[in-house]
Amino acid sequence: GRGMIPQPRTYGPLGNLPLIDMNKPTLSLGKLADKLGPIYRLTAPGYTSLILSGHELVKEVCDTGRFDKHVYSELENLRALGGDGLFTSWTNEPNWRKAHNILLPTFGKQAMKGYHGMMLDIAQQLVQKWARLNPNESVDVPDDMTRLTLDTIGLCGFNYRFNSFYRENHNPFVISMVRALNEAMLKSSRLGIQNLLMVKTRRQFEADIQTMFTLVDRIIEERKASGTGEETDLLARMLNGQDPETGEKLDDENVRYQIITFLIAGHETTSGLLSFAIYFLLKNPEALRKAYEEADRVLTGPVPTYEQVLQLDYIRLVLNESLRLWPTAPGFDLYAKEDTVIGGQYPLKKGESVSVLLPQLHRDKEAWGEDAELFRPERFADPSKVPHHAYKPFGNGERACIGMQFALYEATLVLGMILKHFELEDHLSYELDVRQTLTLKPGDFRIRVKPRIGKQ
Ligand code: MNH
Repeated sequence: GRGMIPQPRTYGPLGNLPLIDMNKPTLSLGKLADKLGPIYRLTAPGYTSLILSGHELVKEVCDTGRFDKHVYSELENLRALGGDGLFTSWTNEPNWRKAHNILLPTFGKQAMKGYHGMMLDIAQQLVQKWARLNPNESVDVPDDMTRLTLDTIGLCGFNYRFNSFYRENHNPFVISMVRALNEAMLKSSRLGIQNLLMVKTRRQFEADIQTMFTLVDRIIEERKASGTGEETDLLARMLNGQDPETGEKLDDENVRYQIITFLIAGHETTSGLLSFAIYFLLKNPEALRKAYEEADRVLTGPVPTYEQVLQLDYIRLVLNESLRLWPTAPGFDLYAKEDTVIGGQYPLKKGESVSVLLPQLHRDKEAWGEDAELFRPERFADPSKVPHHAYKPFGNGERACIGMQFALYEATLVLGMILKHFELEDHLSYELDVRQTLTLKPGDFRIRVKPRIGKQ
C-alpha cells in the first residue's frame, strides 16, 4: 500500500520553516524526528524533502544504483566558495570524477605515513601551548582544535603554515571562512527577496570569498614559481596529476576550488570530532581511564611513531563512538535516479530528494540496541557486530568522505598525545551545548589541563 508520510505543522506559504531554529537546524530536525518517526516530509519556500533517520530506509537510499548525492541548498550556496570542487559538485559534472580519480591515492591508508611528520609538528605546537599555561588558566577546546586542524591541513595539503598557535585571534582566512560558511547556511533559510535586500550581508559574503581566493591564488602562484616538481603533497598532485581515465589535468580555477574545499571540509569536521571526543571522555571516567592506559602503554618514546599511532586501538573506538553520538557532519542529501518506492510504501519521483539525518540514525535503537544513547566505545570493538548501514558519519558510496583516513589518523595521533601529556579537568562541570555552522561542535567548552610528565 501507499503510506502516508507524516509532516509537521505548516505555516501557510512558509511551510515548516518556522519550526526550524536556523542557528541549530540539525537539532530542530532531530526533535521533529523524535516526534514523527523515521520518515517525515519537510517543506519550506522552494524546498521539499523527506527526512530519513530509520536504519531500514537509510539502507535503501544508500543503494548507489538508485540514489546519488544531491547538492542541496546550503551546498549550492557553498558553490560560491567551492565551485565544482569535490564536495560541492554533482557526480555527473566532469570535474568531479576527474578530481576524484586524481586525488584518491593521496588519501589512502598508506599515504598517512607521509603526513605523519607534519601532523606531529602541529600536534607538538598544541602540546607546547597547553604545557605552558599557568595552573588556573583554562583552554577553549574547540578553538584550539580548530587551530590544530586548520594548520594540519594547511601544512599537509599545501606546505603552507597558518601559524594559528602564534596568534591571539584567528587567522583572517579563518575569520572569513567561518563567516562565509555561516552565511551560506543562513542564506538558504531566507526568502529570495530578503537576500536581495540584505545588501551589507551580501557584500560581506563577497568580500570574505575574495579574501579566501586571494590567499589561495597566492599559494598556487608561489608553488608554480618555486616548485621543484618533486613535491608530493596534495597541491602537487592537484597541479600535476593526470586522470588515469582521460589523461587530463585539473585546470587552475578548479585547483583553487579544490584547495578551498579541502581547507573547509578538512578542518571544521575534524576539530569538532576532537572536541566531542574530549567532552565524552571527561563525562565517562571509565573510558577515560582506558584511554589513558593505552596512551601510556603505547606511546613510550619522546614522540609517537607512525606504527604506534596505528596501535591506539581504544582511542580509535572512542573516536568512532563520538562520531556516532555527535556526527560532526550531521547529514547528507540524495536524490532518486528514477521513480521509485522506499520502505515498500513511500513513492518518490525521479529527482526527488531525501535527507539522511545522522544523529537520529546513529541512535536508532532497532539497530544499536536499548543503550543507544550511552557512550560505549566497546560497541565498535568487533567490526562484525557494528550495524554499518546505521553508521554513516563519512557519508556514502563514491561520494563518501575522501578525507576519512586523514581525519581519523590525525585525531588518533592528537588525542593520544593529549592523553599522554595532560590530565584533563572539567572544572566548570560543562553542560553540552551543541553549536552548528555547517558542522556541529560543542559551544563554549572550556577545560583545565595539567602536565602529567613524570607522573605516569
Ligand atoms: Mn569529509 C565529504 C564527513 C573530514 C574532505 N565528508 C564528506 C561527507 C561527509 C564527510 C559526511 C559526504 C557529504 C555529502 O554526501 O554531501 N569529513 C567528514 C567528517 C570528517 C571529515 C565527519 C572528520 C571527522 N573531509 C575530512 C577531511 C577532509 C575531507 C580531513 C580533507 C582532508 N569530505 C572531504 C571531501 C568530500 C567530503 C573532499 C567530498 C568527497 C566527494 O564527494 O568526492
